[in-house]
Amino acid sequence: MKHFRHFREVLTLSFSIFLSSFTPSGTLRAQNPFVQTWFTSDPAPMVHDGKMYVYTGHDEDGADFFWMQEWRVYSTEDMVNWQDHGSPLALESFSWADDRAWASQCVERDGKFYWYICAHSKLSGGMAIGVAVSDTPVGPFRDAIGKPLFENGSWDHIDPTVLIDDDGQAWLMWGNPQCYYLKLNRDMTSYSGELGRLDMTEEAFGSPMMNKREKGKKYKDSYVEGPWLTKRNGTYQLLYAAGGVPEHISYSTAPHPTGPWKYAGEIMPLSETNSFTNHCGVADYKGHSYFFYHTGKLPRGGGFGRSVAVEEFKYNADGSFPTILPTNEGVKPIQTFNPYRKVEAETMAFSRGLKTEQNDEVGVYVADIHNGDYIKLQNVDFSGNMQKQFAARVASGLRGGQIEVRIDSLKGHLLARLEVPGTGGWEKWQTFTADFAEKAEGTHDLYLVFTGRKARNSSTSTGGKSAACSRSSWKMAEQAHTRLS
Ligand code: FUB
Repeated sequence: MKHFRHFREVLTLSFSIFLSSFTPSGTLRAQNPFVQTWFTSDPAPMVHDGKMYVYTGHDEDGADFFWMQEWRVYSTEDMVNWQDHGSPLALESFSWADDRAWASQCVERDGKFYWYICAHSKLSGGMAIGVAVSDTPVGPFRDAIGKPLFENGSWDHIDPTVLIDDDGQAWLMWGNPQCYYLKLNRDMTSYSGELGRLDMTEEAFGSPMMNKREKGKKYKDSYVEGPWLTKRNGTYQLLYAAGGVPEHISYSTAPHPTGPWKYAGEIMPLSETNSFTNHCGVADYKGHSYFFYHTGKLPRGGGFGRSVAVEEFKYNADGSFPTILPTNEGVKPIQTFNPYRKVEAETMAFSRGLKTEQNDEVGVYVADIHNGDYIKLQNVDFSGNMQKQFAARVASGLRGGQIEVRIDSLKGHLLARLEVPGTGGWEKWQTFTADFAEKAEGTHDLYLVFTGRKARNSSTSTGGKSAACSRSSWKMAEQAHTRLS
């Protein structure tokens, strides 16, 4: 049974706590994968109005194929604490789509946000490129044209990438194993000219397409799917998943989006990521360059249970990419996190055992909370002498539990403990507060540790977890301790 089912929205952290000198110990350092609540794939970053957004796919729990139903959005201002914006776009948003909500990318133009997706079309029976539009980066999104933007019955039409060039021309590219392109009109929802095909030559991508390869010849590389079109110092760069199964990430460069493209080398070589696909996106943000990709590294993850990850990198002096390796550590925060404000509960640098859900009434909220689960916020700046309260808006149809506010580690110094009673129903939201016993100063990682009723059967090994857990929390606790800490 769950103790609090929903812990949502109002996470008002108001501190004025004395903290002498605590030694950080046992701090959990892993930042990748940076979403732990759901399996997420095919990350597409977009910087807008001072925030980094990432648009992702959503691999279903326990899936045996890419049976994907929706897309999700996350945002951050410091690169480590991510807010979950839920799923503002799903297959149901497109009357013509019936399956495979695969890779996507969103771009802003003239104050509107255009989210290019691919999905299986019940009209043509193949994969199709679609476009959704919204007034905000986090939705609500709607099908912009009520039909596919491009389809012709082929299964090639996956993984759209979009670039608005310096002269205002927007280019849409996609495809497996052929890379296609279209010139979008200013409205971003229609196009001019014919469907273009990049010349898939050995010089351009390390090998020609499969049907043109010489038997027995060893090729340098091969384009597969997942293109990401970008431009640096006047040169177009096309990053893509390469090599077949398993995939690594390579890139090619060109003086013009239509070519001629020239193979430029590997960026992310094959590594032990537990995923046979990879899919990337790059973005510069606040003076840093970031490479997004996916792995299968969450507990119970794998080829069809992927998770988005990010690495910081520096371009070489000539604008070329360095080799970028996947890490568990991920990236460092680029600014501190201000706790003296209302923080959506679904904002986290790391979590264990939790899910996020959403409804029309309260938006996105944290759900599935069990004894021993936690949320970590990283690099929280406690400077200033602020109020003395921690507040949380919660709903519990059962008996509730407690939220322990700790710093530096899961067992770190306890600043406050909030008692959460049953609220009389899963949709009965109430705000509770707890005074802080002490004062924290300086910058710390902050842990919200959820505790609740313990199960009688607490002796089962969970890979190092000593605290007893309610039975229904067993699975996630076990995974977290073997893979995430
Ligand atoms: O997520 C489904 C498919 O897997 C994507 O469209 C490909 O790029 C690969 O990541």
